[in-house]
Amino acid sequence: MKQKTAAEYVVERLSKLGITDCFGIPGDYAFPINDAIASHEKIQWRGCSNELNASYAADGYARIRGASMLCTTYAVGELSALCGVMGAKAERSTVFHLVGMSSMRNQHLRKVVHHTLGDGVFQNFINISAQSACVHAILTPDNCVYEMERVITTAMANRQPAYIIVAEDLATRPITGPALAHYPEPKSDADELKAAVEAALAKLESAKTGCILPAFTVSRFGFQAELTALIEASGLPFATTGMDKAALSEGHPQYIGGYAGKFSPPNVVETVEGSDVVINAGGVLFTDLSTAGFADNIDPAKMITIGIDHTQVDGRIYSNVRMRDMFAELAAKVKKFTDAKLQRPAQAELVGGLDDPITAASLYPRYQRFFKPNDIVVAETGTSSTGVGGLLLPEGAVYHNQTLWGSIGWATGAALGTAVADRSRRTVLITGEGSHQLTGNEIGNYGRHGVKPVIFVLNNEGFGAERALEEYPDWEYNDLAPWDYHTLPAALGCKDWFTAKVRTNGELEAAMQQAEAADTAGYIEIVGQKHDYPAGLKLMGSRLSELYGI
Ligand SMILES: Cc1ncc(C[n+]2csc(CCOP(=O)(O)OP(=O)(O)O)c2C)c(N)n1
Ligand SMILES: [Mg+2]
Repeated sequence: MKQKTAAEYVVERLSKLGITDCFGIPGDYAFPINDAIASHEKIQWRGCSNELNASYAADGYARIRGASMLCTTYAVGELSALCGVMGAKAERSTVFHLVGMSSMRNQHLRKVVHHTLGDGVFQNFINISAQSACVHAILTPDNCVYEMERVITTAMANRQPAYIIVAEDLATRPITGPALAHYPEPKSDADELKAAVEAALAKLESAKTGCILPAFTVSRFGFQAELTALIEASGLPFATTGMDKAALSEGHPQYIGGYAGKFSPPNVVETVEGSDVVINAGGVLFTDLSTAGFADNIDPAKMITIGIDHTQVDGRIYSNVRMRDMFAELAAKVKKFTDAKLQRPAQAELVGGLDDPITAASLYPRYQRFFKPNDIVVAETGTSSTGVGGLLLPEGAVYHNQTLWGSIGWATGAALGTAVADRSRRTVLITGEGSHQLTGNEIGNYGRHGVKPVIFVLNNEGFGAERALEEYPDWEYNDLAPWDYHTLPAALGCKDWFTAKVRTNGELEAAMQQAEAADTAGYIEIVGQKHDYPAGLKLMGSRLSELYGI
């Protein structure tokens, strides 16, 4: 059998992780990798409109599949992808970023070639791109086999991006290095694990009441079954901060709602802050935007924090203890809290007459009724994430938003990735029009790659979320060019899509029904009101101005 080239090996190795698609834009330095992908029988090339969009798509895909592939060219391509890959690092999404660079021949001769600064220096962008990954490698035919194992092991153990770069002349050469076994799963230190479990059990044993806060990492690592087992064995209620929304199904009978300190429903505040013990399952980050401006108020002494690779109980850190092992051990040994209060969250009340214009108050309850079990809901930073963040999702539905990184335009790119990652589920994208202007050119690729999401674009005449945060909302920098959004799919090549522009609640409901019934993708432009925001955003505005004085 013909020996594989370095580029072919890398692609083949990544395909073994279950990745079947690669997002990106080709370039001459990356041709060897592009060719290896295009000729690989199990990997489909998923061309995007620009590298930023591709990086968002790769993030979305990795959130559903566990890992993804992104391929860009040297400097101009990789730098364009940087914001998206950095976001994947912040939000723990395993994107393998493959980059092709100029040949080692050119590098040794310090040739002045395109996509450089003309100074004969080739490694300056590697240092920049590597910052967006948790691990990186400069591959050669000799090191590519063992370097790939190192890179995969580290990226998977952290659920963060890896940056892999190879010179074009080396990428096409047959591998010469030794063969290796596959990457190992990280293991807990047995003594530390035992001690952490004992400490956690003792704390749980002495508690009368408790609750669990699942973190977003549970969904990124795919440990939902393990944590659900612990939740069911303990009988404890669970709640989530904004960033962790739907990390476990909100249809679970023990889910009691969203937690944002004193701004949560009274039973959630009472349960989370009043319990004797709180299991922080996966390392909740309690960010400004996920806790209504640091409104969380949990006594740290009550917390058992099970992080990705360490656990903390009563101020003591147990190192090299993996999250999954803690969940499994505790599920097997925890006592049952038999009298836990399990009050389910309420559905948002339907308001607004059918002939009335669409407002924030009337829109979000209608989304809630539109969602169906197992939907992949992707919400954009802005009024969309604050509105959808407050809705109860149906059984098995997942929710994705860039709560920490918060780069607008992400959702339109990421939803392409989630839709490609799982065609058996419906992706519902909910975005503001300002964010959509950053990455809306990606719509053409939704059609090209044959996915059928339902896309809602709220047209509220500008950067609503920014207006909501400012004392004077109407600075000209919050205005936008008035696009004719619902005509975009056709203009971008998606001729058969169901599209609509709706102004009243009745028109919205009718369009939702048609989108649901259509066998095609749907794109609904919602004409909203300029100074009308969901309650959560108004609250955030006042909290942030208190905190930061803006
Ligand atoms: C890349 C990037 N640029 C700028 C911002 C600042 N920003 C946060 S929200 C927002 C406005 C979003 O407006 P739109 O998408 O129209 O949503 P709306 O709130 O109006 O529904 C902006 C500009 C950001 N978060 N990310
Ligand atoms: Mg807007």
